[in-house]
Amino acid sequence: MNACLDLDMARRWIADAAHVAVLTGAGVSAESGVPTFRDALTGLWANFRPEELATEGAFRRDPARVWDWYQHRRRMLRDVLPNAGHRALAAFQQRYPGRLTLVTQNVDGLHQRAGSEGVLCLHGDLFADRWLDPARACCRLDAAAPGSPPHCDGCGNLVRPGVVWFGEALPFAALEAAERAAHACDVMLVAGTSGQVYPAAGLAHLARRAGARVVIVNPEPTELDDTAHLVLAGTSARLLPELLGGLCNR
Ligand code: BV8
Repeated sequence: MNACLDLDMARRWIADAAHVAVLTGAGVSAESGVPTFRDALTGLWANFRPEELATEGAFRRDPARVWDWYQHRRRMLRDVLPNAGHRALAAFQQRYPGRLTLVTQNVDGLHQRAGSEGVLCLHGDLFADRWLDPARACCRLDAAAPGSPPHCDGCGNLVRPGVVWFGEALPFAALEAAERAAHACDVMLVAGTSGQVYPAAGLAHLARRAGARVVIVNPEPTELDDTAHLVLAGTSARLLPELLGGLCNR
């Protein structure tokens, strides 16, 4: 089918859907100028794969290298803004309260800054800090000794970024709510993700098995294309407003 017919079909599915679940990945933030997860390895980190840095083991082996990578990514996010894709999702939620559940793998906070509410953050928050080992009475984040990474002067505990690393469990409540939304939705929109990371990517399979129509928005092929009823080739900042905008103006 051609792109226009596919887009119209997807729009009709969303218009008829009592509940829409959306799963986003790093590609949704690309047009805000945020390198995608696999593109975020440049410069000092160019020789690493994300799975080699975004792990507790990598952090324990070389805390400074991993901490500096996260500080570098935080700095890159300082001046970025949500784009039209983020805003389209937030506008739909505001126009139709309770009809859209947003699940994200992103840790950049841009959905929330665009006004989306109840965002299910499966992989944590890039800007949150937490202790590497269980905090003791001496461990106070607001009084951590500066350094790369900061640490507790009392016991040497290290500060780490509040993201979910590979090999770490996803936040139970967020994942459970995401699975409920995937199971209950009529349409699942999968935007800006390569579909390589689990269990997040598994939500698309779950939605399909539960009878939802699965629509992918991505300029490139993804690992989830075979699970989709429709694959819309294009960027999320263009396609999400085209998919959702018309419904918001009714
Ligand atoms: C866990 C935070 C178990 C850190 C991230 C099966 C089941 C369960 C687990 C596994 C499994 N198979 C393998 C695993 C293990 C592993 C995994 O999935 N490995 C992969 C590499 C195979 N999963 C885990 O380890 C997870 N934990 O399973 O724990 C457990 C259970 C109990 C107790 C203990 C343990 C944890 C995974 C979370 C890892 N953390 N992020 C950080 O940010 O540093 S994942 C990271 O990848 C980001 O969150 C990112 O969002 C995510 C997924 O990547 P994408 O978002 O897809 O980004 P990517 O760059 O890949 O792709 C971008 C896409 O955008 C592309 O398709 C591109 O075409 C598109 N694009 C580009 N421009 C645009 C665009 N799209 C639209 N518009 C544009 N303009």
